[in-house]
Amino acid sequence: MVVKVYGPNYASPKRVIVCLIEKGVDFEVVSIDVFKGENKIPDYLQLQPFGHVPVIQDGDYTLFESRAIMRYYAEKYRSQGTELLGKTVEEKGQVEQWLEVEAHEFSPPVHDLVIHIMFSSKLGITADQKLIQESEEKLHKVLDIYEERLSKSKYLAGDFFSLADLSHLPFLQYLMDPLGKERMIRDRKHLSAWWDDISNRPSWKKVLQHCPPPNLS
Ligand SMILES: N[C@@H](CCC(=O)N[C@@H](CS)C(=O)NCC(=O)O)C(=O)O
Repeated sequence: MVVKVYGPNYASPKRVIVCLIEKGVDFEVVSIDVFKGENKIPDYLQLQPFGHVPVIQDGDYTLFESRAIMRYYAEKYRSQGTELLGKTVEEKGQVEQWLEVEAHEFSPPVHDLVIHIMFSSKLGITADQKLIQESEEKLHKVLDIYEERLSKSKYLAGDFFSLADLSHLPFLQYLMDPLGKERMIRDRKHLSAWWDDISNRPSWKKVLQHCPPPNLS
């Protein structure tokens, strides 16, 4: 049974797709254009009642929330592909800690930058310059903490690549391009080396090749 991933061109579905590739799980994508409101039609809301992407269908099993989907496949195919959860309970604790940091400290300010810089004209909203500045300030503080952490271990959860690193890929990619915030990464030596490492994984290159970002015009 091939897993269906709805959404593919947006950031959160890419988190799922890169995980499936790392785990060697076959999948197909179902295009959902959120700018045309395809995520708000009743058939789609049956699958994802909040009207966000992604959602997956695996036979008759349906799951939404990108990080829940990643955790599900990392566990389901534990012995297949890249080990992404950590081996000991201590390692797993670290993976979970940094996944929470990604979701609650890193992603919210990047999300605001994405909406107000990248998508403002597409959404027909005026970019909120005060929010942009505040989001950048918040993000600088978060990235200083990452820099400190990555000066001590190669990856966020330790010296092994995990879901915690993988979960950052879509929004870090947006920061590099098209948000043009490359310096936020490049001015931090350890963060920059970590980005080079994780973004050069064949799994992420495949995602970039097959799932282009949404059309901004
Ligand atoms: N917490 C959700 C967030 C999903 C989310 O916000 N997806 C965005 C695309 S990256 C979306 O669906 N935007 C359109 C909308 O919410 O109407 C997850 O991780 O799956």
